[in-house]
Amino acid sequence: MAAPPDLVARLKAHGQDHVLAGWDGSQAAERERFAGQFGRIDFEELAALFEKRTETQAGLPTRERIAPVPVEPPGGPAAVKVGEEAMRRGEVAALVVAGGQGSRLGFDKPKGMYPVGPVTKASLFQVHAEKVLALGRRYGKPVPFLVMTSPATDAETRAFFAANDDFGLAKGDVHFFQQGTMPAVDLDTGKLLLEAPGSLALSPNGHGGTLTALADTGLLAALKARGVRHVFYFQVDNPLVNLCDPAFLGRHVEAGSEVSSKVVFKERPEEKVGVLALVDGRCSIIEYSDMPPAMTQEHGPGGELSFRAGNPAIHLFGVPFLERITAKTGGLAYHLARKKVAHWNPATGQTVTPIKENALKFEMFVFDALPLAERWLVVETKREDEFAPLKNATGADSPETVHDLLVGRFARWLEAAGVAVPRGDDGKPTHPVEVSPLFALDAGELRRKLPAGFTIDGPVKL
Ligand code: UD2
Repeated sequence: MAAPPDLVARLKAHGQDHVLAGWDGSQAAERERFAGQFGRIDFEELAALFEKRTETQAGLPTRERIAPVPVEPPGGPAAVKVGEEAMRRGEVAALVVAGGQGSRLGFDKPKGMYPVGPVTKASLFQVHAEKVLALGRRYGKPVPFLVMTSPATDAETRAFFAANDDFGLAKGDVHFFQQGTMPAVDLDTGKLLLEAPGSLALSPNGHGGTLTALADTGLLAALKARGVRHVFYFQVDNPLVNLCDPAFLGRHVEAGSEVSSKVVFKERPEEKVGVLALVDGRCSIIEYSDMPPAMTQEHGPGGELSFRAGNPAIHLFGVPFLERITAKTGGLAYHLARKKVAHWNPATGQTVTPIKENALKFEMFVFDALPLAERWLVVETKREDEFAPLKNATGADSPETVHDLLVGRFARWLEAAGVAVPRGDDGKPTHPVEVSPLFALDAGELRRKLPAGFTIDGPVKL
């Protein structure tokens, strides 16, 4: 039994009917599933994107259109008060993007399942979920926790939360939703790649897919109906994030900002983070892979890097802003990435595992929404206080650097509470230290709750 005639006609019209080879589609369910994979493919858009593959630095503006972005200092006590009032009114939801495939880490499960607790080996998901739970308890209003997955991570992520009873969060407060996917095409021919007979090679459509998925799933409308006015967006790979930071939230609310972003000043030009910059006067992020080397090396009058506002991917989005930009058709622009994609070759009936890049993938970046904001804010934070991304198995942004940053922060909290922390010659704490968000979300709470006469003579778990 062949594929539905209208699908065959569509495929033929775009020179993509090769995907039908070697597939008999004998079961109705198979035919339905395969036809469904084409439902959201815009063949004209795919062909146009494929034509753009040869443009280098696609769309990157010329240097004179770019300027450093003004960066505000963190909010003070007044801002904290405004932020805490918004939390008490239940106006903030937390959204973690966890759809990536985490290939650089060499961990074969969703990255959120990776153990990062310096003493307990708690997973990234547990650390994030317990911050959400602790925030709900502190402000007396549950914080909706939105977990964006992709087909690559959804089933295992839901199962992991279920196996851990949602880490204590109430059932109605955890919302899983899936981002969309995009097909991969052959780098030379633009032909759709198959992962197997009757199944396309599909990939997550980039974290920019978060915004359309929020709208498409009805979650955005549900949040609005629940009185949520701001969405605190962060990445699953960063266990140091100061979730729903009231000072940041207060500055965002006071400024009437549509999109507010945190920045971590780069220490070295070669750091692999995007940078915030003004492009034609609009707040934008230029990805590290798009930054001309000359720009990354530029220094300002004070000797600091001109483009030092690194992007830790921590944003506050206003719900009205999200409604406005998701109502627009077409969504965010696609970025093209050359990747190695294993695929099934209809001509030989064999699966090919490429040794060099053979495919084009298409991803939307959430930060392409920033230039759409009429009012925006950029606020500084410190790497050691807020940014410990887990990316690689070793070296920079690895389990080791994440461990050191987590222990470093908790040790500072203990010292601020008057506890002597034994340190080695390298200045690092001698023993691992871990403070659960359920015990304390910040140094002040730790100081208030620490038992009198607390001393350290081994690993610390609070
Ligand atoms: C991202 C930023 C970089 C900097 C860095 C901070 C981009 C292109 N670059 O670098 O500027 O902010 O993070 O750590 O974003 N994800 C999804 N769905 C997808 C793709 C990614 O949920 O389709 C999630 C992924 O689970 C992760 C986050 O987005 O939590 C970042 O993805 P990445 O680690 O691939 O981004 P990276 O390291 O290129």
